[in-house]
Amino acid sequence: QFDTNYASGRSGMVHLFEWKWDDIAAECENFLGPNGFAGVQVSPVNENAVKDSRPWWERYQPISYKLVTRSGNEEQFASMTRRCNAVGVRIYVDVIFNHMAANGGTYGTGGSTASPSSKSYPGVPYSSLDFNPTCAISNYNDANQVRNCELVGLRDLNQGNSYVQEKIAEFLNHLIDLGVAGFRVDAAKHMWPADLGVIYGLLKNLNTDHGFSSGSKAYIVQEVIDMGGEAISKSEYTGLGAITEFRHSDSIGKAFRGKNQLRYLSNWGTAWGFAASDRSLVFVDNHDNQRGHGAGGADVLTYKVPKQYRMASAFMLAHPFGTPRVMSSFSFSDTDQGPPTTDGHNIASPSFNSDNSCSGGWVCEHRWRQIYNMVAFRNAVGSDAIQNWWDNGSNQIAFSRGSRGFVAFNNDNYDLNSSLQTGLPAGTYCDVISGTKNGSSCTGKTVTVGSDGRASIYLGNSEDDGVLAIHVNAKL
Ligand code: LM2
Ligand code: CA
Repeated sequence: QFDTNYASGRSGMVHLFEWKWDDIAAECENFLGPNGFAGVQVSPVNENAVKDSRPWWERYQPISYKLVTRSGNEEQFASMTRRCNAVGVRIYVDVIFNHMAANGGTYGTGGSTASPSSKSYPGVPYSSLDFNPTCAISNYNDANQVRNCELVGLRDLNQGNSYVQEKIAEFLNHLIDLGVAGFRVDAAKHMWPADLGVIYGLLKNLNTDHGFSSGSKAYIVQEVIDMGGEAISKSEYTGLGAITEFRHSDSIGKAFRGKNQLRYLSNWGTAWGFAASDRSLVFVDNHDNQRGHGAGGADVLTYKVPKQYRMASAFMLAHPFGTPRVMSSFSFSDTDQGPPTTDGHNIASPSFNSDNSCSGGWVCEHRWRQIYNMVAFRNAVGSDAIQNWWDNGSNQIAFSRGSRGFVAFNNDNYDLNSSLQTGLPAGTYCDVISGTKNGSSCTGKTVTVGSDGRASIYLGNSEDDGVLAIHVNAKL
């Protein structure tokens, strides 16, 4: 289902990719809760195959459903959900049940052993009877092949088998007992929608001890990469829950890379081929496409292109379309490279600088002022509609969210310097992109809105940021 179960007044989830549970718990208390974030997508929680070089992708090779990974054990996971829920931040788990580990995945992070070559995973237990016959996926125009054959050699579970359905539901229900608010279903495109429907139907309601209202169902976002032109379409899944809207990532990247004029964003949403707003999990980049895995292509923006990345992130967060997810990365040069470690194996904790940013190999896009202040913008404007759309006929655009927030972008190679209707009440506002409101002062630019709602907006094309944003909670 597609209700996010967010606490009221909050929006915006962040994927804390490869973070440890204890560090996420602290982040909920110290940063995410106070800054209005609504949720965290966490890396896979169940035991995975240990690979020698400890690539990030070893976590996509399940060995069992024991909750032991490099991020922590079950006790730490349970403590994290409790601590995060207590400060209004929900936890969403990346769950992998299309497949189990490929050949070579002989032992796991929780001490279990397996024999993928004979399709034996005693930690669950699964035997060869629980899998589809071995074949490779090569033709995405053949839905049977995409769903019943092996994705990059990963042993393909048969979700039509009732024992497999029970084991998966047991795993997910265990996480619900521990207080999660929902799931990202990995490789959903590689599973039959009808089988997923059966599995989702076996799920319990969310745990009321963790603050969920009775009768709440897990939010489900299914990873379905549908860029068009294939046998499988996202519409087969949107009746069951939300989907990861990869076209959003592709389109926003093209726009802010200057390959599509910003003025065309005036009808951003389903007109762009996206799924309905409440079925679309939207993102600028994800853990796969930021490193060239999965779809999205060459135009995906990442932390490596910071100015455009911040503009695209601000647009995503300012715009009412979809359920936005902010990516929080570790820095990488090699696309297989795992997270920062203390010794080549144990994941290192992030450390924090006085300006909120991270060090120690963690990029922490969610701690970039321009991004977390836009989560606050999104919370401040609530459900108010887009109004006062303005563009200069090319790459300068602006809009308000009702009379609660206003944002402007300049992606042209000349300055934006115009008197624009902000929709806001008269007053002086702090631009939450160039600075932050601190008591009655602002560490960045200020914008003065007149009694007619107009303000003179200046965004030089050589400024650090090509975006400016003001909202009612940033009034001085
Ligand atoms: C996903 N979505 O459907 C994840 O978002 C993606 O990160 C996962 O792939 C994929 N599904 C399977 O869960 C990643 C990574 C792959 C990696 C797999 C398995 O993108 O490169 O494949 O995890 O760890 C790796 C090797 C690949 C090898 C495979 C099996 O890169 O060359 O194929 O393991 O040994 C022979
Ligand atoms: Ca499959």
